[in-house]
Formats: sequence, C-alpha cells, structure tokens
Amino acid sequence: MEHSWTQDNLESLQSHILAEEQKCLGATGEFTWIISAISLATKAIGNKVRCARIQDVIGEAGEVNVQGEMQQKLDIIANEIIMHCLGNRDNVGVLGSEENETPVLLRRRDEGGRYAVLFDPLDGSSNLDISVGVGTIFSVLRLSDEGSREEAMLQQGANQVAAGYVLYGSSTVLVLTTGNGVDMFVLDQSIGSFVLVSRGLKIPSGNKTYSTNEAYTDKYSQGIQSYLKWAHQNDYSSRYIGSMVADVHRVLLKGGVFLYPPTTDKPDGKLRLMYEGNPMAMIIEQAGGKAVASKDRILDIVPEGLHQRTSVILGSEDQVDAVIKHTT
Ligand code: P6P
Repeated sequence: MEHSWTQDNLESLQSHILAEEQKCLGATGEFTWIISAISLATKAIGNKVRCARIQDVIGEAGEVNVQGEMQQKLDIIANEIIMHCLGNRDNVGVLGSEENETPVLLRRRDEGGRYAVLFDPLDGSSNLDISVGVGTIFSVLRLSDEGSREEAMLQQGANQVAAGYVLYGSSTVLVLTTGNGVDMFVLDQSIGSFVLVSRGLKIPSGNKTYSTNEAYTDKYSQGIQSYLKWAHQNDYSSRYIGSMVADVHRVLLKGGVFLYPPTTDKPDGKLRLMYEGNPMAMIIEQAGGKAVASKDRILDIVPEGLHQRTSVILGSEDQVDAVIKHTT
C-alpha cells in the first residue's frame, strides 16, 4: 500500500478517477466531473475550517436546521460552497443536504440531470470550536427514470455509484469508493491536490475497540447493554470522538466497531440514512467490513424520506458480529 508520493508515483484524485473510469466500459467522464466538484468544494471548506476562529465563523448561526439542531455558522457556509460547486455540474439533477429540508432540484433528466448527490456538508460541526476533526460526507446516486426527481433519489444505499467523506483533521483526508474498493487521498497544500496515499484499503479485524456514547447506556436496548457489559469483561477499549467522520475513519484504518444504536428517546437512531448511514456503509463494506441497522444490512434499507434516521453498527465483520450476537 503506497503511503507517500514521489515524482514517479504521484497520482492525483483527478488522474485516479479518470483511470478508474477508463475501466468502466462506456464511461463518459461525467462521473469525474462530479468528483472534481466535490474535491473543489471540500478544499474550500477545509480552508474555512482552518481559518474559522480567525475569520470569526466559529459558533452558532442562531438558526435551527431541519434536524432540530442549532446550525453552526460553518454549516451554512459549507452547505453554500457545496451547492455552488455541484450546481455548476450539468449532469447533476438534484441535491439532498442535511441543511435543506427539501431536495434542491437543478435539472430535469431530459436536461442532462442524471445524478443525485446527497451530503452532510459539515458533520460534527459542534466540535469546531474545540478543533476536533469534522467532515463532509457524500453519496452519489444515478437517478432512476421513474417518478419525480425527489422520488428518484430515494433509493437503497446498495444503488450508490460512489460514496466518500473528507475529514478535516490534522490533515485533510479524502476517502472514496466507486464500487471497486476504497482509496484514500491526502490534500497536499503545496500543490493544492488530493494525492493518492492508499489504494484498496481493507479494515483490520481483531481490534477489540468499540466506539459509542456510553452516556446513553441506560437508554440502549438490553441487547446493546449486554454487549457493552461483555466488552467490559473481555478487555475491550473504548474510543469515541463524537464526530462520525473521525470515528468511522479510525474504525476504517484500525478496525473495531462504531455503534449509534436506537435509544429510548431516539427509537430510530440519530444518524441519517441517506447521507450518513449509506455512504459510510458502502465504504465499510467495500473495505471488507460490515454495516447494519440493528441486524439488517444498512444498504438494503428502502428509504421513505430524505432525512430519515437509522441505527448504525459498522466495523470489521468480527466486531460487528460480536454486537449482533448479543442483540438477536
Ligand atoms: P452524540 C454529530 O452531531 C453527529 O451527527 C455525528 O457526527 C456523531 O457521530 C453524532 O452526532 C454524535 O452524537 O449524541 O454522541 O453527541
């Protein structure tokens, strides 16, 4: 697995996607067009995140979003940046954002709008003022020909043509899958490009680490409580950052299991299916791991709404199965 670039192995996100597209018969390059918009938007967002406190865009915007959560100033800025960059791509028909109650309709299918892009523009933004890693999560679907564009975007996660996230952490890392494995890029500020650092990531098994907000233990099901008790008695360690992109990135690289199960006050779970659960589930499965809602595969869930929530248990197969063993 390559971990750094030199003059003879430098590969950018752009060249990598173009090379991948060549492998797809009949590829038209339109897919690269979307990924390049995401690359541009996330570079801009990363800059805003790094300068947030200097430019005084830290903190709450004073508005509550469709999720009932207090919007951070940077949530709005990040959303506007992505909307602008993707809105310029003439093959994007509709956008779905955590920050927008309804889908943003850009172009009809007969005008070339063949794709839907769904995203959480700045996940974990409540951590911004303490400089903890936050991220952008995205999911790309090809719009079906039936029904309205709103209906056409509500597809099972198994239909995603691409999924990924950008983690604005100690470095700006882009993790991407287009259905042929998981690749990781790091933004090299000196050349302004995401450069390929790891190809074909596989999630390690055997890491006895779980990641969940243990303050909710009494609100979890008996099965999850039984799993946590078993883990405490079997030398597990716990890691929880409270920013999904950071927690999932650690699980992807190190193994273990991330759990955001239903609680008594959030019986459907907190995380959103279309732009958090599905993209992360595709990445984890493409890396050889497992991603379930309670026990059913997340990517098989038939969505009913853009902002519907889901339970999330994802990680290496052995560690997810250890949870399922206690909950069924
Ligand atoms: P809690 C951030 O607000 C977020 O949506 C995810 O990034 C994160 O995994 C989760 O919520 C944390 O939720 O309830 O533990 O604060």
